[in-house]
Amino acid sequence: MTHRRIQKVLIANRGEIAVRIIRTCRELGLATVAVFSDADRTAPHVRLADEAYRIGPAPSALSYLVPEKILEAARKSGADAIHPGYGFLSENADFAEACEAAGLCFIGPPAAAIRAMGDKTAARRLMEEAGVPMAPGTTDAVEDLEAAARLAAEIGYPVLIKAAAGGGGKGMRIVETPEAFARTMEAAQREAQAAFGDGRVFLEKYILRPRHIEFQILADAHGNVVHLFERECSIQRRHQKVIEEAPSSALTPEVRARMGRAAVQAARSCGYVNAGTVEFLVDEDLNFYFMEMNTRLQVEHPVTEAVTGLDLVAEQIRIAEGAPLGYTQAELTLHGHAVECRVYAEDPANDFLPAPGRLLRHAPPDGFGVRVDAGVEQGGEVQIHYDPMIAKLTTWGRTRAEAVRRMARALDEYDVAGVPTTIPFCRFVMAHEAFRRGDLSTHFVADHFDPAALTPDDPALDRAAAVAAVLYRAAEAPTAAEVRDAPALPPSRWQMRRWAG
Ligand code: MV4
Repeated sequence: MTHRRIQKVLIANRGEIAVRIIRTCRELGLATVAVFSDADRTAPHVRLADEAYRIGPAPSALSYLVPEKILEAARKSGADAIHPGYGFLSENADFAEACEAAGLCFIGPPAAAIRAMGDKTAARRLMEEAGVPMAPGTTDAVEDLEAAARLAAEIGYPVLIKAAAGGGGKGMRIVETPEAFARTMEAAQREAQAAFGDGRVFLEKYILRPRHIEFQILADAHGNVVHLFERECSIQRRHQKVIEEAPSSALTPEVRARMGRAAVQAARSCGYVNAGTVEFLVDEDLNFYFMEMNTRLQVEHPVTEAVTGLDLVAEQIRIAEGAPLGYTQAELTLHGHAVECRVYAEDPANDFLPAPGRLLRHAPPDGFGVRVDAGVEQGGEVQIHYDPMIAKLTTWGRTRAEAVRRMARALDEYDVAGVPTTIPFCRFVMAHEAFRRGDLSTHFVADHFDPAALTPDDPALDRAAAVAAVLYRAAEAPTAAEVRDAPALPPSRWQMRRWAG
């Protein structure tokens, strides 16, 4: 009962997620259209697509974020559908509407669902009606200072002031005492106005030491909604997730089932169709509270794919075509455990300062149970204009311990030169006792991470590696052409560590 067949998909994104979407399109036999800024002329996503269109200069505000440029490329190419990926225009309701108005299928939720969940107070009202548990707080924006202060006292300190137009931690302020309330609320309103052009704020009780656990949902156009279990994303810094896993080691089957039902209810309450994520905070007693719903495919979706065996992009495309889900909730089961590490060009020894630059070497790991989603390749550049992610590394194991051991092995094998990366940080976490125990909270990095504990790169080892590379090539008796074309790069640092040790 498929309503429309998609034949050509324009991917309105770049980097690893554009590559990931193109791959599934090819498997489904769909033609692909890439778009690129001047900085991305030679990027992997451009080469991998069937055709590619320039959409402007490097800054995303002049390229990937401009609806008209994307729609023009769609018209020129004859694409019949647009996949927005994550970030950029993915949660822009006006863009989703503009696609449909131009006769293009937007591979994502209806504009109305994006809008409802984008306004965090509207989302809280919907969740209240749907009976989804939330942190105590206001379901409407608060305006009057004195009334708001009374509400804060009723809720009980500490309270959190959040921006109605915010999300993902943007525009959040903790208030510890009644004395600080008025001052903090005025600052929060001003900040929200400046950041979002919308100064409305609301209040929530501040949940101490929570875990961040989110449920993946899928909804088809026929009223079927299922959840694909949860991802735990508690290991973050500055609201940026670094390590995610599925399932969460904290949930019991009973709590998982209750949270899954709540997530499905949340999706139903806003008429959701396509893939979405319902975020919860979970406290130490496994009470859970709705936070927000993300109306896009998420960065960390590979861990869900690993434990369910479903290709989420293929599911999104089928749903957009009007096909019914091919399974019921009862037919979905968890298989094993998956961990994802995000490899960023950032310096973990220097407050995770972004460090864009050229990848002189990029030799990611592979082998059984290892998946790499990379958006940059050796010789390519991590651009200053965009997110500094190099790749996502996902491992699967029959048990959590196996997935974690496999991740530790894969991180050791991962060889990057040219930019500092978050790999040493991820190694630190994989080896940490609290992580191995599954003792996680959103305070994990603050509680446990000490940059001094990172194993610094050893310049002597690098020199030894360079010498070894020369000897290795000499022993192989290379031809003149091989010598001319050989990259002057050392073998893996990991190999060197083994030889040295
Ligand atoms: C909270 C909270 C504690 N109590 N809400 C940050 C991102 C946004 N989705 C919600 N966030 C939080 N909301 C209440 N009522 C703590 C956070 C929070 C957080 C949440 C998930 C992951 C990391 C975090 C880091 C700091 C604060």
